[in-house]
Amino acid sequence: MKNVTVGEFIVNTQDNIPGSSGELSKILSAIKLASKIVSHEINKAGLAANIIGAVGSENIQGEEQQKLDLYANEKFINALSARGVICGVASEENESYIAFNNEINNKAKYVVLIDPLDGSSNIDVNVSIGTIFSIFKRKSQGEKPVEISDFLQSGDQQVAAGYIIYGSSTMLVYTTGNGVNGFTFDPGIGVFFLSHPNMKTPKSGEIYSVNEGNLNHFHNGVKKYINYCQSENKEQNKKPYSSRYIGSLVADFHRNLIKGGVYMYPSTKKAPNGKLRLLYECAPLAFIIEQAGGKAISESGRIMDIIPKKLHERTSFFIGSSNMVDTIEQLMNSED
Ligand code: P6P
Repeated sequence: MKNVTVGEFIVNTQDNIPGSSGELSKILSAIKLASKIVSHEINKAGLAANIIGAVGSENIQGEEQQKLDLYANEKFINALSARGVICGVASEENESYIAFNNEINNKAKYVVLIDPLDGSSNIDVNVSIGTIFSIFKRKSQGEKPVEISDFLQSGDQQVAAGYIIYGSSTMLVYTTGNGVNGFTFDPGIGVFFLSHPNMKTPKSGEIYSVNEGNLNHFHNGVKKYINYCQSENKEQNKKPYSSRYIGSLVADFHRNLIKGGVYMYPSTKKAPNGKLRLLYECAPLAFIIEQAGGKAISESGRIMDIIPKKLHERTSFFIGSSNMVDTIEQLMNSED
């Protein structure tokens, strides 16, 4: 499929989405539009001194908010509310969900959860960052405002999920449950082109991504796995793996998706339930990795099975090549 734009791809494939009469396509188009706007702003952040740096406030997570965090949050929420196809949004940057409470949006079938700019502490040092999104059908019935139960759904209920990585190029990668496709942005003409059709992640890899500064607080099975990654075994022709940790989830995930590897954020003393957020970071990436042939677990089982109790719920997170995730799971279970 030469020079297929993401817009053409969405239209050509929307018949694969059960029950969709075009609304999901409109949501993906809204995300596409906002990602172009954010990408433009990120790529000039170094020049526009007024847009980089912190704003002096903290988000619900108690994390210092960067100006681009808030800018991205505003652009995605505005783009999503404008199309009349979703009834509400939950964002990492907002303590509660946002109900688009009007006659049109209350009739909409979908809700969106989003981390508008993950890894934003890397903005000032020019490291790749990303947006992560998750889309569910609302559970509540009737033409009324969205409810918290519409957001607190397990990952296996997602109808679509994706991310945008703002790196050496800007890419949009998403799934609607029929495989994973990647689109690269051509800023010269302002269009995303299909560049990575039907993405599949290698069953095994030789890259592990983890903040080894927390090693002493990890689950013993995780410690054993990291030791395995670093070990050499001539009979098994096993060489030490490479440690690659950018400190930006979307960047580490995207590299491992393509090359093979595993990203780990185990529970630690400082983050006993893990640091990453289930609903708008772990579950959408879990949907993508499973569609690409990989796996995603927490210390208590498959990520996509977890039924969230709170909007900003955290979880431990292990995601990537299936053989590598299986080994981690086996080692953790053998230590329980
Ligand atoms: P640490 C960024 O804050 C983030 O949410 C992910 O993008 C990244 O992988 C992780 O946290 C880094 O956390 O504790 O290793 O600095």
